[in-house]
Amino acid sequence: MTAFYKLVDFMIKGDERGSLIAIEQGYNAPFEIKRVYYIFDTKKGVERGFHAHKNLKQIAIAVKGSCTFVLDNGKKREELTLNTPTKGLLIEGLIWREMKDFSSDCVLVVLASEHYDECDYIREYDKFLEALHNDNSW
Ligand code: T46
Repeated sequence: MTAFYKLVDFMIKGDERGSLIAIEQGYNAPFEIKRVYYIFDTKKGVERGFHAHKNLKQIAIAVKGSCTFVLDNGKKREELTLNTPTKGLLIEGLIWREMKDFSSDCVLVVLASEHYDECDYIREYDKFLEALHNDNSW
């Protein structure tokens, strides 16, 4: 089975002063970026997420520290640790996501294709499976 998420490599514009990464819509971000949010100061042992999105596309980048994503497409669950600002996790389509094991210094930046809309969230796993079923029965 092909991966149901993508890791995007960001090119470092490095010089003697250090490193810089630029993320540009249509170049290394395959959607219009309408929103940026970041998660930081996450308390020890906290788990976040536990939802899927109906339409949203996102790229998550651990610009500092690390955290682990659990990704689930209804058939398969995979864990992926983000621990570098040079890679972004691209999630699109109906994917259940959970996040855990945040390091105390973790800053997780997320680029999103849409403005915040609670109606786009599926926050119950059963409803997620139902949405997948309806999606596949077209
Ligand atoms: C996702 C994962 C990776 C807003 O007001 N605006 C926003 O743009 C966002 C993202 C959240 N909020 C509010 C809604 C809640 O009252 O902030 C609070 C925390 O949001 P939530 O519990 O949804 O956070 P996470 O960490 O469980 O999930 C977030 C994103 O919501 C979600 O889209 O894919 O990060």
